[in-house]
Amino acid sequence: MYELLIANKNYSSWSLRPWLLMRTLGIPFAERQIPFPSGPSYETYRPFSPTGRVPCLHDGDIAVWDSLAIVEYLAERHPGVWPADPVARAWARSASAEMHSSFQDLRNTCGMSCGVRVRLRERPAGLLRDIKRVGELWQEGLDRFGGPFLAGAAFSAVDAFFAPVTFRALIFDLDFGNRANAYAEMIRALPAMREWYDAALAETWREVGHEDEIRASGDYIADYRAVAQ
Ligand SMILES: N[C@@H](CCC(=O)N[C@@H](CS)C(=O)NCC(=O)O)C(=O)O
Repeated sequence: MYELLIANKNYSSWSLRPWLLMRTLGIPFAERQIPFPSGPSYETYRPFSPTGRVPCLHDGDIAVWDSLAIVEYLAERHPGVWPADPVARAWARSASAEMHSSFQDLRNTCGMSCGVRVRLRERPAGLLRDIKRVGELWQEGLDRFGGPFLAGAAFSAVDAFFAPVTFRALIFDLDFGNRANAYAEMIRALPAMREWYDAALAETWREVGHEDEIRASGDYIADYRAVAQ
């Protein structure tokens, strides 16, 4: 059976992608969760992952690191990872690659922490540009392929790639446009997303680097996370 190495569900946006894809497509795997240590995490993850980062998929002796490589590895072995239609598939791969390599302002200003709600102190131009581009991409996918998922009737890897953004929308009250906002809500309501979210809120680990990064952007207006007794 596959083993998927992940970090905190509350913070780890990269871990969410393959986890959600595998859960939603019904690909069996054992989850191995190792929470972020305080400070640098390279030494913590390096015994399990060549980059010292998560996620990392283990398939017997094979280690596959980086969320995009994991998705492609799974696509060679399981149906439904990418859309069957070649046009939708080309679009889904392009949009996923764009998510993988871009949106630095969105990532930096709006770090993922599922259990908190944050009032941003400002919305810099780069953030607004990223929000506009995400909204444009979602709208385009929904219009071209008919929804309810980004590349058509079925959930696929492109939805998994943007799933962390749907949490960021909730945390930071981001507006991607009407249809895109409804899409984000629908993704958050998927059973696997609910499972991830509930587990994130039950975590009592706090990692100072992630906490500081979010507090640098705004003020907590709610914190729904469990507190260690
Ligand atoms: N491009 C990588 C990014 C992986 C990544 O940066 N993961 C974060 C956790 S969400 C991590 O391991 N951070 C630890 C570090 O940067 O030392 C992927 O797609 O898997």
